[in-house]
Amino acid sequence: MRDSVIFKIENDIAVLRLCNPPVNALGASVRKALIEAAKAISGADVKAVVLFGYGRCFSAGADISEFGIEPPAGTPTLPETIAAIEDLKVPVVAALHGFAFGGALELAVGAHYRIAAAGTKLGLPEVDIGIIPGAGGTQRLPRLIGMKAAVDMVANGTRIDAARGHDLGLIDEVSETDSFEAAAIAYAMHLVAEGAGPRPTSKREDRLESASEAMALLDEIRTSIAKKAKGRVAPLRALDALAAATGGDFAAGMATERAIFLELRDGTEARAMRHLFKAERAAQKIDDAPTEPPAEIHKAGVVGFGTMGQGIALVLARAGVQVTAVEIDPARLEAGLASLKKGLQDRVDRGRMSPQQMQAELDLINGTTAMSDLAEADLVIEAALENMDVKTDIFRSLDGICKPGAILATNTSSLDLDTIAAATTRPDNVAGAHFFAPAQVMKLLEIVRGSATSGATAAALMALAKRIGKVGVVVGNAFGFVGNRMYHRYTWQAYFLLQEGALPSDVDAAMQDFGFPLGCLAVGDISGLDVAWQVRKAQRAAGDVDPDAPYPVVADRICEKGWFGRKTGRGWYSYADGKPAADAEVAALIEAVSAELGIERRAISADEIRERCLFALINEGARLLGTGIAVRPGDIDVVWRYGYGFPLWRGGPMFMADEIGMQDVLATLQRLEAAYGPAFTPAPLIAARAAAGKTTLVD
Ligand code: T1G
Repeated sequence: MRDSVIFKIENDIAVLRLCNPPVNALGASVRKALIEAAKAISGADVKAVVLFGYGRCFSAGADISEFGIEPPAGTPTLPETIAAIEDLKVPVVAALHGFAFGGALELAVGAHYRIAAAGTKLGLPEVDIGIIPGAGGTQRLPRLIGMKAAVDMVANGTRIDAARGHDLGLIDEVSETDSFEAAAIAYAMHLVAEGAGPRPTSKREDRLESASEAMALLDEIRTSIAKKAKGRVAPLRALDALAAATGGDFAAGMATERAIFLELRDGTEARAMRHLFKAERAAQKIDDAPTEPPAEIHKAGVVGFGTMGQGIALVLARAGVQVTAVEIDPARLEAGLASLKKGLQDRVDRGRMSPQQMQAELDLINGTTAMSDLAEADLVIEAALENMDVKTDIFRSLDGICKPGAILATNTSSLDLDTIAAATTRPDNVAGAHFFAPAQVMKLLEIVRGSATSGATAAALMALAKRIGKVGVVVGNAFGFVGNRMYHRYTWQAYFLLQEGALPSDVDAAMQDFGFPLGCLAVGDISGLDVAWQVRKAQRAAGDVDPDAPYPVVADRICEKGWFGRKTGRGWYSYADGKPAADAEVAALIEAVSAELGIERRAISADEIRERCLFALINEGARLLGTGIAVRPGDIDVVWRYGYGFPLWRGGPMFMADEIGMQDVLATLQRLEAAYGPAFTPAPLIAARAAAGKTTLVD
C-alpha cells in the first residue's frame, strides 16, 4: 500500500506528495502523514518545502466519505494539519495542478506561497454539499484576496482558474510549462535564493478591507446571497463565518468557522446534499457494463427534427459529434434547420455564444430526408411523434439501414421500449435516451433499458451522457419510466386537491415554499396541458389506469375547453401580459367540476397539499424500486434533482423517506389511503421494510 504522503528531500528541498487516489482526498491517513512529515521537516536541514498532488490533481479536499464517521482518537483535524504546515520555519510552496477544491485549497492558503499550472481549477465548493469551509478557508482566503472576492468563492462556491487566482493574489506564480514539477521546484529554489522566508497567511492582511468596509460589504451582499441560495442555509452561514475574519483575531475567527462547520456538517441540508453527491456518482455505475470502455460516438443521427430533435442535435454537436438530422419531407427539414439556426443566432445576439461557436456547431449538423444517410452512424436517436406505429416503423427502417453495433435509441417519454425494440433484429442495441425539455438545458438523461438492452449499450449511453454534459440515470421499462411515472402521481394529487377545494395558486405556492422552482400546475402550462392529456388517454388505452380509482376529471375538463396553457393564453393560469395570473373562469371551471362530482369544497392547508404531493412521490418511487424499474433510491433522487427541480437541500423524495423512517412513512400512507384512496396504498417495499423494523428503503 503506497504511503498517503510521499516524502523525500532533494537538494535541501522537502518534496511532499499527497497520494490518495482517485482524487487525493485529505482523509485521516493523509492528515496523519502530513503532520508526521511536518515534524520530520522541523528536525531536518531543509531550505524549503514543496507540496504536490499525485496523479491527475492536487486534491479534491476533505474526504467526503469520512463525514459522519467518528475518526480514531488522536486523528488530527484538517485545521490542525494545516496549522502544522503553516507553522513550518521554512518557505512552504503549494504546487497546484488539475484542481484544488475545499480543504485542498485551504491547505494551499495555509502554505506560504502558491504556484499553479495554467488551467488549474480552484474553489471552495463546500456550500454545494451544504457546509462551509471548515479548515480556515473563511479566515485565510479574505486575508489573501479581500472580502469581495472571498464572498463569491465561499458563499457562492464559485470556482476560478489559476489565471484568475493570480489576478486576485491567491496564486503567486502560474506555470505554463509542461514540466510543472520542475517549475515548482525551481520556484521554491528561487524563493530560497531570494532569501524569502515563511509567510503565514493567518498573519497577513494584504488585501483584507477594514472591518467596517468588510462588514458593510457582507451586509450589502446578504440579500442577493439569500436569493441565490433559494432556501439553503449554508451560503448565509458562510457569510457569518467570513464576518468573523474581520475581527482581527485569527484564532477567534477559526473557532467561529469551526463551530458553524460542525453545526452544518451533521444537519439535514448537508446530509441531503452529500447523499446527492454520492448518488450522482453511484448512478453512473452499471453492473453488467463490459470492462473495456465503450466505443466513442463520432457520427449520430437524429430522426424527427422538431423542438426535441433540434435540442438533441445541438447537445451532440456541442460535444463534437457529427449529426445528421432526418425529417420526412424537405419543408419540415428546412423549418427545423431554420428554427435551430434562429435559436443559435438569438444566443449570439444575447452574447451567450460567439459567431465562431455558432458556426462550429452548425458545421456539425446537416439535414436529409433520406434515412439511408444514417448507414454509418454510431448512434441514432429517434425523436419523432409520440406514437407507437410511427416509432416502430422508424426502428424497422433503421434496423435495415444502420451498421451492425450501431445504437438505436428512442426519446420516447412513456411508450413501451420492448415493443419498439421488437421491431428490430438487434433489441440488445435498442434503448431509451429520454431527454427532458429543453434538451439543450435540462441536465437529466434517463437511459431506459428494455428487457433485451445490453450492458454495453447502456454503458455507451452513460458515457455519452457524461460527454454531452448530462447526468445519466439508468431506469427500467415501465409506463413513464421513473421520472414521469412519479410525476403523474404528484400531478394527479394536485388535480384532486383542486377538485376538493384548492385553487392552482394554492397548490403551486405550497410546493414552491417547499423549494420547487415552480409548482406542477405552472409547469403544466409551460409544457402544454394537452401533452399530459394525451398521456392520460394513452395510459387508459394501455390499461395503466385503475378504472375504479379516482380520476382527475378537472384535468380533462380544462383541456376540453382548449385551455392548454401558455400556448393558448390560458391554462391553470391566464397569461394576458405573459405572466401567470389567477383566472376567475378557471376557478369557476374547477368549482363546477367539484359540483359535478358532488364534492363539497373545503379549505385545504399548504401542509396537506405538500404531504399528499410528496407522499404520492415517495410511494410511487418505492413501487419502482420494488419492481426494479429504479435500481437505487439515489437514482430516483438524482432523476428528481435534475429532471424536476426537487430542492437540492432536501436530497430527494427517497432521501426524505429515509429521513422520516419506514414506520412513519407507512403510517402516513395508511392514513392518506383511508382518506384519499389507492394512490396511497403503501408500496410493498415500504410495508415490508417497516414490518422488518427497517427505517430505510434499502440497507
Ligand atoms: N472526498 C471523497 N471522495 C471524493 C471526493 C472527496 N472530496 N471528491 C471526489 N471523490 C470521489 C468520487 O466520489 C468518485 O468516486 C471519484 O472521487 C471521482 O470523482 C474542511 C470539509 C473533484 C471535480 O466538494 O467536485 O473539503 O465514484 O466521479 O467528474 O473545508 O469529484 O469513483 O467511487 O466526481 O472528474 C470539498 C467534490 C470537500 C469536491 C472530480 N470538495 N468533488 O470530478 O470525478 S468538503 C468538493 C468534485 C471540504 C473542508 C471541507 C468532483 C471533482 P467513485 P468524480 P470527476
